[in-house]
Amino acid sequence: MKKNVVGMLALSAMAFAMGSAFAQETAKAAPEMTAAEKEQAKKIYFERCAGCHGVLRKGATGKNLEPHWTKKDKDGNVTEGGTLKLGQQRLEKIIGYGTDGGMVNFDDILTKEELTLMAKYIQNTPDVPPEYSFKDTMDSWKVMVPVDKRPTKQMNKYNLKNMFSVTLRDTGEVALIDGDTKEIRSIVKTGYAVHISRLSASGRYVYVIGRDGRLSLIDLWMEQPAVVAEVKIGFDARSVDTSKFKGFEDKYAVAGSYWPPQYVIMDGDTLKPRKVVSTRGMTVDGEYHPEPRVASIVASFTKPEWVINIKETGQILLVDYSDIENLKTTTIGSAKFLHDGGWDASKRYFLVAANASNKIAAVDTKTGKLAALVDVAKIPHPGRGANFTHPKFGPVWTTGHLGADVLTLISTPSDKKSDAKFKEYNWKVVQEVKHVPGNLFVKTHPKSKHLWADSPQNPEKELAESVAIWDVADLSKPVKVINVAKDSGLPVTKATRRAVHPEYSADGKEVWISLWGGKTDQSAIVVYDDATLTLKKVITDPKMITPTGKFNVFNTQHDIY
Ligand code: DHE
Repeated sequence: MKKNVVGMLALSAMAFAMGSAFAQETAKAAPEMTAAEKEQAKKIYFERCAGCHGVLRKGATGKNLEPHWTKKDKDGNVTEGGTLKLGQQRLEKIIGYGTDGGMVNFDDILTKEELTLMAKYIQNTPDVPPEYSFKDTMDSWKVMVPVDKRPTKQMNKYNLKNMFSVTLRDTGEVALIDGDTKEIRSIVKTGYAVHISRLSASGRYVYVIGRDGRLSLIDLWMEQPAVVAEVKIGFDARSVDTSKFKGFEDKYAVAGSYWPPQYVIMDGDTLKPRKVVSTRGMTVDGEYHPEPRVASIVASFTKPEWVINIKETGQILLVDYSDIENLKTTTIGSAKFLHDGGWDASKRYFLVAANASNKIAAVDTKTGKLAALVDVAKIPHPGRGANFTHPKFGPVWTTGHLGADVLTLISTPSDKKSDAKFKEYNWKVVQEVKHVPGNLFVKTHPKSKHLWADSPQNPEKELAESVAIWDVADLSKPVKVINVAKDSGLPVTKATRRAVHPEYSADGKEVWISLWGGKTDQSAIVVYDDATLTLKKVITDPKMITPTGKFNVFNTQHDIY
């Protein structure tokens, strides 16, 4: 068996070498770079580019960046399939100024020299990073406070239900902010450019995943909540969740890695690695993909299963964790490239964006089958979406779009007798509500009358710093737009402070918006009263650096949105 694998590797290495030799003969040589320049570019690529374009540069949210079209041929041949080959100058412009297709500008982040360097780097053959084995994962595992040294009851007086775990993106930390008093209770060191926080079923543990694959476990019961265990699950990661089915509460955690493409199952209270599963394989189009990254993960309430969405293959996995030694997985083909998503109001259906196909895939976690593939506007980006009852169409789930100026409302099934009349609309787009381009997140709450949407990727400063709010009882009423940056009272800066990620308090009465400034600008979280849409509080502190995602303990624990 081992021999076969070695043989296969040797064959593919040969094919790879032949491929590159052929490419070198026909194409212009890639711009030369010193070893030090390559190292520097590799680091920038990983930190700034790999998330959208992939480590192997095969493209996903961002375009393919392989040399066959980033680099011009020696004879001046400049098109591939009707697409202009790029070359140094054009690449520098694109990286610096961005594109209408959604590529953001980096001229305010990278120096002129770095822009030149990156343009050179992506005309060279992509570096293939090393693999990361079960042993590597195990070797990285640390328990700072063993389970028997942890409190047996809550040792602080905080209202944990209303605590918020706030991503401080560029410092690699989360701030634990008391939702009642708005005070920062702890700032906890986590992974690099930390991405999301999720809660254990009991609400005691916060799981925080960094882009560098570092997973941190925070115990909220400690007098001063702190990290009690840590493990590195890969080199590049975005998602984590826990086991939430009855009888398995707090038992397991699962984290998804972008590189290498795999997910890791761990013990929930210590993060001790239990199993690593590769996600490499065939796409829904029947082609092998070497880098199918793990996008969103969610724990089912219907069965002891996780819904694990594999970006590049378009396969949705239902991973049964009732017997992890004999792991059973249902593989459901949907569409490419899977990204983020959330539950419908009944929590039976998980809806996930297939952003390159402009579709929303809905999985029925009761039957273990695809319930629908719904065509929507360009580049859906729901976050976890927003559920409310539409006066005409009944229960709907909402997504925003990165590539279109609308919010899309999809009718979702309901078992309630009173909702039977809405059945004819199920899985149809029942309404598109006019918004502005550049939306990332939408949010509502079962106790709220409002639907909130941000637009942080909008090129206009005024719009990127604002949020829009609709009355869900009558979506035709004029939308209320609030300029969060102005409300914050912070001094005006030339650079945009993006208003991003609305999040409700546990009682559904407040909405918290991050005002995401540059690393050296003062940022803030601006809190609004949801009933009156008036400013309630500006939470700001020198330590509040680049706040983005906020995760209210109760709402995240129970998937309320
Ligand atoms: Fe995210 C969720 C991936 C850029 C803020 N982001 C997710 C999820 C994925 C993902 C797969 C779903 C996790 C889950 O539910 O299990 N994000 C990516 C990227 O690949 C991408 C496009 C590029 C990158 O390099 O990472 C990217 N994301 C960003 C940002 O730039 C944001 C705006 C700011 C930041 O903190 O980095 C950002 N992503 C978020 C947030 C969530 C998220 C706040 C969780 C939303 C929620 O309410 O659950």
